[in-house]
Amino acid sequence: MTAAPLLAMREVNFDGIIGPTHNFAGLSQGNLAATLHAGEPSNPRRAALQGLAKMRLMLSLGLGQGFFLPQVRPDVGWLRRFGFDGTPAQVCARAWAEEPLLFVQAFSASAMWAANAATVSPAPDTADGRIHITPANLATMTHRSHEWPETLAQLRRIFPDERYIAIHEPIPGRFGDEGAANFMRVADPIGDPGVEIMVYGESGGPYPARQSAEACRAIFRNHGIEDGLIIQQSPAALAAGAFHNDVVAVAHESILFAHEQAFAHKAPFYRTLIERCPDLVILEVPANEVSLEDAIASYLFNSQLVTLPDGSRALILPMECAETPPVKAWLDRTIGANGPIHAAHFIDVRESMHNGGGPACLRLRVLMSAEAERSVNPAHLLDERTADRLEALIAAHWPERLTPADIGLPQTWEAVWEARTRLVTLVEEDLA
Ligand code: SUG
Repeated sequence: MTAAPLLAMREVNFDGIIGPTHNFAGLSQGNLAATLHAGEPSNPRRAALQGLAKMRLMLSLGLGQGFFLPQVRPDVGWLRRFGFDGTPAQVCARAWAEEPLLFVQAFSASAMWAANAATVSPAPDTADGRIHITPANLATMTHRSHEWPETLAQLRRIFPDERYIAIHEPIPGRFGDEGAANFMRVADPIGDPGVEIMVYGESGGPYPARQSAEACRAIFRNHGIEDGLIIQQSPAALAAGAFHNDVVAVAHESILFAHEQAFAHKAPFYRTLIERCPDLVILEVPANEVSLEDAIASYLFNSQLVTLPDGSRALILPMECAETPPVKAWLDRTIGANGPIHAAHFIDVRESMHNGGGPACLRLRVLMSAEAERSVNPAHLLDERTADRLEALIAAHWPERLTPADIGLPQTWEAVWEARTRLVTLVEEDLA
């Protein structure tokens, strides 16, 4: 274990608070968990409380934690653009009757997965020394394609100080960009200029490739990253259900934790990385110890790899990893005082997991200096008191059960709009 470093910069995780419309509609082709659980009843209350418990765990470990608010769902403004008019309830009733799939896409709580909110380049890496953030266009999946306007608005509210943080518009056109889920960074120590890596998918396999190489290049240009690496995800990983890179790899500080079959052209990629980051530890999990299938079913790599204030490193894993024997055996062999990762915490985010969203999907990492952190809108930072208040509100107002039929009921729409408004009001009160 290393001595406690003086942290000039630290990573703050911003999680999406899971909205009251969380449901299992099976909208994401290539996301095997979401397809498997399609049509099952969901429990939005349990989902949101599980997400909040994860945020509380981070707080208890001494880490910085912020949050995004749930977006308005059903998204009436978006439905109006398809020609539905009248009151919000009339818009929904007509859309549900005439275009039920479109209505379900307008109802999705998918903005909870904040790893897909944006790509963040920390200040030490960028040409102008500011943090650069680009909201993801999420152009590939219709139910996610209408997240970005509200995400952009929230990013502007959360990070209002342009001296520290530049916020861009999403990449236009049909060049898919899914944000930090396809972004990695290695740097040692964390506040030094790092190597930024974006991972794109090549289309042509059984499932859509959601991250385009064009978007990766555009983001690096806009962020002032001159020497970013753009690499291809392995077609085998995409075909096995890794619809984002963060399902098969995660990087933090000087560690790249990845499955053996995560990347298409691994040897030159690893060579370049080691040249540029000589102390890099590549913690690669061999396929003969953990198959791609087990890695994807358990979401081993969708864990949060974090450095605690005492300098030790911990992995925040979904409990499915403890329930998948080859994964558990690998963790038992690897995690401990002598390895690069000292502790494992298993958490229950099963409602999100059933839609293909693990611990790392639920958060957006923002590496900040103390000064930049002070400029963050405090209403979006979590402490125990706010966590208590959010928890009580969710426990009182989030639905406990949503079936596919409930999605079309006017009383559901009224209840979920009201629940969200209460939460937004609570957060805004905190600012007043
Ligand atoms: O985009 N699931 C999300 C899961 C996103 C996970 N994020 C990361 N890997 N970073 C998706 O596929 C399913 C919703 C539904 O089918 O109702 C969904 O959108």
